[in-house]
Amino acid sequence: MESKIKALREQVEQTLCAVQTKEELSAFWQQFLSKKGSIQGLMKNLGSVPAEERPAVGKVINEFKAQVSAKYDEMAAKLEALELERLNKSEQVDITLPAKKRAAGSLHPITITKNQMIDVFSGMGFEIYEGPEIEDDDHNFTRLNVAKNHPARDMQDTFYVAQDILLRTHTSPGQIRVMDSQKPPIKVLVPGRVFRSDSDATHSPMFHQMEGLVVDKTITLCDLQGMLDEFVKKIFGGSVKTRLRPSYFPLTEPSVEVDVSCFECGGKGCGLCKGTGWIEVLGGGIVHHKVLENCGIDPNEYSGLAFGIGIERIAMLKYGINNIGLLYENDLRFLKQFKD
Ligand code: 2NL
Repeated sequence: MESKIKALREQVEQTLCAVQTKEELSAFWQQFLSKKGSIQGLMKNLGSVPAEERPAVGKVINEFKAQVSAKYDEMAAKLEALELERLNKSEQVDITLPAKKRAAGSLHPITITKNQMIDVFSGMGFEIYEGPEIEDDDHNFTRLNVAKNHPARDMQDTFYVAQDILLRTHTSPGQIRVMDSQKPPIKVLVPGRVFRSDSDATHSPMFHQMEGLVVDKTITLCDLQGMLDEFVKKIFGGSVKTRLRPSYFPLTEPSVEVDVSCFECGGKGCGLCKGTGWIEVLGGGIVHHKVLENCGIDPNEYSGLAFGIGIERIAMLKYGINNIGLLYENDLRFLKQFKD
């Protein structure tokens, strides 16, 4: 029996020395310490020991079992500590590392320009109104003094959705809606998408417009010039000048086209202003008395000014963009150049 214990002791030492994982330790427990294990096997053999020696031998086996158990616990703790160390290493976080940079998007040049324009006019006290993009013939044409036979109504220019229902060709029907629901004094800015069947390097069938309307008791062309003077200085720089040229729009009388002195050459003449020193930027005028009447406003008591600005046109001039298509392709190489 003594030699059996000695042999088992050696076997335990060797096996435990080779243990490196929890699984191996578990196998070690099965082999030696479980109910079917070798140490329990010694206990079962106790019957073959002479009766008078049994208590002493039993004590030795029990002590042996306690020693192996202690070694088992020691090894389990050691493996646990190793596992923790491994986890600590692999999950190490350096909280002093700078955060990962996320690529931030940026505003579209049309949006940047639109926001800048809104800023300028809100500074003058304009309120913003947005009307529907699908309009009826009445709001888009008739009440704006655009006669039934006017060329702007042609199928070639206007996208019709149904009989007398169309995609607005300007934001003016929005101002009609404002005049229908508000009494003067009125001072609104109406930005939005408009649609015309027209397409080349500077025209797109969908573009953005911003129209302004001011109705009050003593509005004159002087007020229009003053506001637009301020507008172009804020957009193109303090040194530019404006010039009004007589023009024609059915919505206004008198009508003017507004030129800005060339901000590229300072008015001397260059490629941008085609040698003239002036660049056309927008149109406007004094609201036609028939338009006021059509909205229930007495033209003997009130007068109004109106203007319309193409947002793409302003963006293209500001950023030197020579083809309107670039604004709609959403090519990131193009868009990334614009920072608000
Ligand atoms: C342009 C010219 C213009 C208007 C827009 C307008 C609106 C009402 C009454 C009178 Cl409700 N006029 N709008 C008038 C003249 C010109 O826009 O070249 N836009 C890009």
